[in-house]
Amino acid sequence: MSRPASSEREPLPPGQVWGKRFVVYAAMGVQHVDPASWRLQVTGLVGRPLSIGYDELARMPMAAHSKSFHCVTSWSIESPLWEGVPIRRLVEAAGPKPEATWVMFHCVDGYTAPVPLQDAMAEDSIIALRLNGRPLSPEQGFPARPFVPRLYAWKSAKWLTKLELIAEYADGYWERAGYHERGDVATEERFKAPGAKAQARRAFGTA
Ligand SMILES: Nc1nc2c(c(=O)[nH]1)N[C@H]1C(S)=C(S)[C@@H](COP(=O)(O)O)O[C@H]1N2
Ligand SMILES: [Mo]
Repeated sequence: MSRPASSEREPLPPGQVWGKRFVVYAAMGVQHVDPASWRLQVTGLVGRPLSIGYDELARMPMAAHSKSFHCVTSWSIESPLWEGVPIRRLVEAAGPKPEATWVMFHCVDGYTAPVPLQDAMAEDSIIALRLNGRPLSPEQGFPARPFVPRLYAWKSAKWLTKLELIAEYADGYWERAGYHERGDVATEERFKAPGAKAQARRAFGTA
């Protein structure tokens, strides 16, 4: 059940190596979340803010995708099976305002990660509840984490609590340290352009 129906394998992106198993990262420690009191919110620039409990989320129609996971430190996991609710469904249900262009993911541990709304709304972008046929483990983000296959794994924020729609890019946890705003895997958007701010200032002649 964990392999794509087609025999085509996903290509290894530039600068990556296949690893055998996930390396578990938890910058602020593994979080143990009680699903009975956990809620997922969709807030910010929306007409109808949402707050959804775990059981309700788990009853929504699920999408399943076998898509590889790429950590920016260069390990990749080939085609695990991800199951969850398309982000697009949740955002559309909340009525996004036209000025919303980014979504900030917020987590139980205070971790944050921004993603362009366009990437979050892609057909294969999901709020993952299950990995390889089982609910996420506490180490891997139970109850929920976003998974946007085309972006590096640091955007897959574990122990997710909130999708906040915003009008302008803002740094999250790793972006503050210099990691890229978007983090596209195929084009190796690993780090912000060095001196990008200074360059922009020169180009536009502002103070
Ligand atoms: N809340 C939270 N989410 C997180 C992280 C973290 O430290 N805290 N690390 C990120 C990074 S850098 C990676 S590579 C992946 C690792 O996912 P895994 O622990 O399931 O292998 O989770 C991402 N999501
Ligand atoms: Mo990572």
